[in-house]
Amino acid sequence: MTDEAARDRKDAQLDRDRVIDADEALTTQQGVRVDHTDDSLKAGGRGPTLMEDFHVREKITHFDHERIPERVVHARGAGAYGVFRPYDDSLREFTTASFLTDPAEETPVFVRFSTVAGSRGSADTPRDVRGFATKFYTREGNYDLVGNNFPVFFIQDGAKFPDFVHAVKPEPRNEIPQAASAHDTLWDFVSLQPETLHAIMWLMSDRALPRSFRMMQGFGVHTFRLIDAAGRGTFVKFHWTPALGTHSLVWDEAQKVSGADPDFNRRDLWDAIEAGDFPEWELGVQLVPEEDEFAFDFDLLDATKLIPEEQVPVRPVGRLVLNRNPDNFFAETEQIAFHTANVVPGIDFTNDPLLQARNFSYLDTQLIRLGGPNFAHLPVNRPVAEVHNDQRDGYGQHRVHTSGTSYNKNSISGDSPAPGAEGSYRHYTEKVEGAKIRERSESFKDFYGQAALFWHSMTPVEAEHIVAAYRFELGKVTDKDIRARVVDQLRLVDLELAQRVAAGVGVPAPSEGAHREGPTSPALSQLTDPVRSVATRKVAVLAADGVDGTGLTRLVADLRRRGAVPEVLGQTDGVVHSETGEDVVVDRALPTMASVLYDAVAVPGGADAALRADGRALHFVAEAFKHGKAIAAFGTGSDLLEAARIDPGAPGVVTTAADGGDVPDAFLDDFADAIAAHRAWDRRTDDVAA
Ligand code: HDE
Repeated sequence: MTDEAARDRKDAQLDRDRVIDADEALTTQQGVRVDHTDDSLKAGGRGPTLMEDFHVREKITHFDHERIPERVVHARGAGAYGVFRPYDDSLREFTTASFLTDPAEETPVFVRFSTVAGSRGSADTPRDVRGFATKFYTREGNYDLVGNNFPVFFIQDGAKFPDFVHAVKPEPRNEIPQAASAHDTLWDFVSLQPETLHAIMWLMSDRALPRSFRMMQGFGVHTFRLIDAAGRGTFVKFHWTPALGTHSLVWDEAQKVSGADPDFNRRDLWDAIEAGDFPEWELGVQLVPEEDEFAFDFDLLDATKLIPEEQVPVRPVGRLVLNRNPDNFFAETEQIAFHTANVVPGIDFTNDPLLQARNFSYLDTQLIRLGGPNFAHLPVNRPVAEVHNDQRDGYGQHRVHTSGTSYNKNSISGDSPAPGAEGSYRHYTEKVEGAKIRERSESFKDFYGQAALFWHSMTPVEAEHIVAAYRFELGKVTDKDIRARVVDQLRLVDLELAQRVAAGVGVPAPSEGAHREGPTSPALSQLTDPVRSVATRKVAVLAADGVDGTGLTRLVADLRRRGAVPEVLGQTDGVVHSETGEDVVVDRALPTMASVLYDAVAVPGGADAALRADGRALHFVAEAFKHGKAIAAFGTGSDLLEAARIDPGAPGVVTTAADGGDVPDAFLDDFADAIAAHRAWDRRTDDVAA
């Protein structure tokens, strides 16, 4: 067992709230044993139900009240517990936060990933931002880093947040569309609010379609402050970098996954942790000395801007490992309450007007969502640090305060609990002056420069996906004037981008616009230097009676050895009979699965006649090909590829005529390399009928 898997302080604390019902008698909420719960108490077998049936009344009353308001944004999510540990003490010169600086200290965490726009029951793979919210249960109190998988946000001032969210959410008259940005109100808002353009560029990119929560970056977005022991501040941006690399689905696939498995990302996280494949991220920071506050051509307080990594490198800090699934979705994942103002000594805010609004909103929203001011007593929210204060009473008070006073100062209880103890949080001493005005700072007003930086940093494949995404989204906008206004804004980012989008959405192409020769930031591309790994990749192995069992077993064992997750798909569940009459166990029945649920597909020989006659099998390989996935076939397995009109010479397609024990190592290596590449982006697929 790794030290990460050992029980941490939060896990141990939760023991006092865990309920184990195994082998227990059914009781009411009052602990009275219940003899029978199938029938209500009635006056005679066919008579009216009696009011005095306290058990059934209690059962139904509880049921009637089982729903709480879903989060107004980020309603759909999944979470897990884990631990964070810094690599060393090198941040100590910048911050007093010991969870970031003491390598001997392992801090328990809960991380919740989410989509933003959809309802709680929506699918996992719409085009959307993903939330990446981390609660660190530190010894000095809870610290929440409530981030996203994009480093920039859509608006600059919290005053616009309700407008932005109302625009992206389903339209008010008919609540259509669910969990989708492709509709008139969002694009109307975008066309009128150009500060959105940079984050919208990210939304149109592959970043909005993560293959897995385990394969996406996270960002704190705002500029925060680290505070050292002397009270000196340093600006900081937080980054999470996934060990498995940052990888995305393709749009056609993402849409189909929504039907084939709406829980795709949630299941992936759950399954990986259950299998012991604990997801990992590295925490990194970009540090900017206070004296460099104005050294950039954007404002550090503007959340629609990032600091290019080439300008300020990301410095590694420590490692996050998620190693434990929650016991109960509602109690833990639904009731966890994040708040940007949950900070610990050594970390402080800046005057970013978006962050300032968040510091109001998160506490406020928990009051309605969790029904009152005592939500910090809920097991998942409770700090591991001790809590002592005079905040008594309120709905759901769980604590029995025994002191005779609930005010400070007091003489009756020895002035306890007393403020000012060592280790108290102290706000950064920042000099502030200015007139009271309601206006946007001039330093926030370049809306196009970083949108262009992002666009110009994309590889051709990524750029093509962005153009296709704009065309899809604007193609769903019914009001042509809105489409034209968006194109008119894109013109100011880059003329060629605007022209390519215009050509697909039936509005006149602009002839004038921006041509920027400026710098690029390769770190913004997912494809310039991707992490290549086979670990945890799901591989479908298609089988039917007559299959080359020896070759299949060799392939499956090889994939497992490399850390991949192969599954044998038969035409029905149960077993298929190999060519030598042996049983090959089927993991999944083909009709219950789809190629979009796998990263790669392999076709052993021997079963091709049955598979060639099966439209599902043909569609399976053709669709995997269309989505750029690694495809392997050995022996007569190649005949299925041929029947599906797959070019065996195409990038990412690996074949060999050998079979059985003769399947060569080089073939297995090539297949593993193709899987590790994530997708064969240079494959031509326009003419594939899938
Ligand atoms: Fe949030 N946001 N947000 N947000 N946000 C919420 O809090 C809000 C913003 C983010 O898994 C709500 O508990 C305002 C930026 C995540 O439980 C609410 C503004 C970023 C989550 C809220 C923002 C985020 C939320 C809804 C603009 C990335 C899910 C329920 C001023 C850095 C946390 C809740 C979880 C959730 C308000 C902008 C990330 C209403 C007012 C920027 C990951 O309080």
